[in-house]
Amino acid sequence: MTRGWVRLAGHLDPGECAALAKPETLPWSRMAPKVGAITQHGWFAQMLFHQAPVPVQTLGALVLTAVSAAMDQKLPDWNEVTWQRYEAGRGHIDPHRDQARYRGLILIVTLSGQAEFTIFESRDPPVVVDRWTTGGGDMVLLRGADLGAPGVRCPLHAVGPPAADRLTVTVRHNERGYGRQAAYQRGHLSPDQAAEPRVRHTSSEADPSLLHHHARPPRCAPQLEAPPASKPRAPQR
Ligand SMILES: O=C(O)CCC(=O)C(=O)O
Repeated sequence: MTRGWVRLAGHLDPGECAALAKPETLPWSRMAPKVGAITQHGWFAQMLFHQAPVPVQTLGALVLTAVSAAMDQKLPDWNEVTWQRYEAGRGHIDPHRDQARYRGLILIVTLSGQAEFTIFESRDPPVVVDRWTTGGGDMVLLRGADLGAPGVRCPLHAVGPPAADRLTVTVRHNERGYGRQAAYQRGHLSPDQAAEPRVRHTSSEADPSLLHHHARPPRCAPQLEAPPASKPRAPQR
């Protein structure tokens, strides 16, 4: 993880990917289309790591144990699982860093579909340091905040539009804890209740490139939108 990202191509087979699929009863919500300067298009669904399907928890535990051992460091435990769906030709996320609340390791698994995954050194001007086509079974490990050294941040990264629908599952440690936003998205809390407690923002958090797309939807965002007309296909079960 010294560079801040690792790609493990084809690590999982299609059967293993199918076992990591989003539970059918968990609804999709639309990503906020714009966060600062960042545009994105896609759908997400979140749940607590410890309530996630057993295969997700098993994979998460294996990866965390292996990376903790390799780094000789106890990494923060996972507490949040996010499935994402990108529609063919339009799903994407502009260059961004996951917010500083995402500490330790970030694990992204592509369950199906292919897209260009790019790591940037800078956004403006755009300086690319690595790029690959991510496909089903690929695992990408990203450095979250403070991994390896205090103050380090998630690398600037982007994902492009897939040719066919793409599904992913991401496992992270959210230091602010999981739950309020998901409850809001499901309509259990009012927007005011779901608003985050006032926190002191560091200058880095004021940088729009550091905002994460589904942590803070605009107040006017619909609480829960209907899933897109073409329902997610495999590996839904
Ligand atoms: O879809 C991916 O592979 C990456 C997603 C991403 O960059 C994010 O959720 O922050």
